[in-house]
Amino acid sequence: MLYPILTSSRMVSSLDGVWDFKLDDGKGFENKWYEKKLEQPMTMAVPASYNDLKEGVDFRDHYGYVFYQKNLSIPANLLHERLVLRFDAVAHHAKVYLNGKLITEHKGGFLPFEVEIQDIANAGDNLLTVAVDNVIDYTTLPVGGKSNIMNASAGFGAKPSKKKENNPNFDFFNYAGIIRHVRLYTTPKEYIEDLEFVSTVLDNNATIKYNVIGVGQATAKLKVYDENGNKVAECAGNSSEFVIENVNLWQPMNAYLYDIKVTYGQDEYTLPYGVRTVEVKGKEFLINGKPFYFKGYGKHEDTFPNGRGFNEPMNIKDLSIMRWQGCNSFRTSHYPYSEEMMRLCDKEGFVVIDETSAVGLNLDFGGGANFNGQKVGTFDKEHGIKTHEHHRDVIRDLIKRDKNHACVVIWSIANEPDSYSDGAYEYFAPLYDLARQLDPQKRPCTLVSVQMANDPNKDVSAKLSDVICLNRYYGWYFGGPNIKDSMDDLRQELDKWVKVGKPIIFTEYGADTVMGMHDTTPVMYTEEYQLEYYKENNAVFDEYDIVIGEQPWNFADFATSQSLLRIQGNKKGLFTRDRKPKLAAHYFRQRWTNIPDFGYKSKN
Ligand code: BDP
Repeated sequence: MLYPILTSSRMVSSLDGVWDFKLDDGKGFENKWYEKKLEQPMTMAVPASYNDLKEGVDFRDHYGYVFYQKNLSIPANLLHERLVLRFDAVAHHAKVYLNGKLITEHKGGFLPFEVEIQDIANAGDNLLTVAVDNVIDYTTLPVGGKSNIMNASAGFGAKPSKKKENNPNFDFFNYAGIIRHVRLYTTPKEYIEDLEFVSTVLDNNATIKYNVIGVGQATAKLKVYDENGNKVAECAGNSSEFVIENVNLWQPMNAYLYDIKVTYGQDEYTLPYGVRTVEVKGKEFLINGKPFYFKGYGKHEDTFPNGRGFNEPMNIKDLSIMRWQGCNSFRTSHYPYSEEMMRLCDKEGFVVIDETSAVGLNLDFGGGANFNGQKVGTFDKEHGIKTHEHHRDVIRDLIKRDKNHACVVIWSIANEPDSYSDGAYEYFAPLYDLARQLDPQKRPCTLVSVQMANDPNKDVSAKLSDVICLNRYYGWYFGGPNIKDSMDDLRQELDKWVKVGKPIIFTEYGADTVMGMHDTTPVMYTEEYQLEYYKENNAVFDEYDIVIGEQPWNFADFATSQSLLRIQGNKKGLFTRDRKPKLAAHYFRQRWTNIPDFGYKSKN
């Protein structure tokens, strides 16, 4: 799916701003709120998660539908074109009404969807209403549990609440709303629907195969420009190839983007495109043929007061901080990030592990463990999760959206699923197949493996993944506060993974740390403990050539549901939520600025 841009044939108009807003009182649909102007609406920012923008626990924790509304005034001349209403992301379920009529619906909170409206909109005023649901359960991604995943008080006999409750089966606040841009854009009636590019590089030349997926009878023409605006290639045909001689490769932290200008009949679109290759070879992960070492983080889209709402200044700031620290990569834990962030990473050279919203696919811990008091297998036919079809949709739409990004080097199919139990192989194997089949660039695939999956004979990722991604908390949840002793357990586990023979990235490891809490003895939650934890873990990673990356959890503190284990959120950040460095952030800066992007563990 193409990102909407202004070109000589396309108009784009933003619908961001202040919308009317109302929490559903349980009768919103019955009383057809979408047919007329909302009565006594509140103001609401779009894009943003609504949760932190008004006061009160009932507002923040509202569970169910909310209604957004706006008058859409459309110039008559736009109705002669193809006119598209596009939502970049609505968390988690959207019903879109135009003048009282349902015009589209979308499930899943982190990927774009759109609908053509030239034949149904009026010239002049139109009433646009979006009903947004944040309910999560065993059919949604992310997965909703039966009780709070972190509810340690359950052990002291706490009763489950009678209220219909928000119970994420994952450890981040279930922020909701219209979280990314809303736009109207036009194209000619014959238009470019999608583009696909795949590069191979030999010596100094790149051969780029492409497909222009057009709607109409036209023949595509391509012109390729370098960063100075010089034309370096030209080609015609909807499906063909061209060569860039003396190619400037897109390199980690040293990006180079060509502009590929495509015309198709009257339509015109320009795609920024980086030429690079990615390959897993033996124990190494090669970018442009050289062994790459991942230095960076698992992140979140989480800021105050936007929640998960788009925050461009913070995206710029985060990449700047990471660059300052010597990072070269991050994972879009635990859902696809905004298209603007992916474009920014293309521009800046950050390497991205691109993750689906499949988090919480595990009934072996926390909120999912019980079903009417009984333990249930995650993939139990009757009582287990029912996400497979939706999971396929998410993989398909993610690859559709992100396939041309140079920054994306790995697809992460899921975070910490129950990949070690009966039914896991049957669930995951078809999803890997799907990703491999859909991605024109055939990038490596992985799933991010939870600590309970510590036996490569049981964890299906040993078989299915091209790169092994481990989330491990030795010295925190497992073995804390005895960090040093825990390192033996880490070594023991790593020795087992070494035998699988695939490169390993630590995609999470960390310790909660309250900024400003210090001690001469490094006790848990102090900045000294976090520092010691990382020094010990990193020393073990350095013993193993097969470990080709480290991504501490998390870049910054972030909001979660309330629990005894969370102190106004998860405090494992190397930075606070407002991006102030903790002690260990300086240590990582020293470490990472001394680790090269390429060849860190190569023998030669
Ligand atoms: C891992 C999850 C991550 C959590 C983290 C933690 O992948 O989402 O936030 O643990 O407990 O299990 O901090």
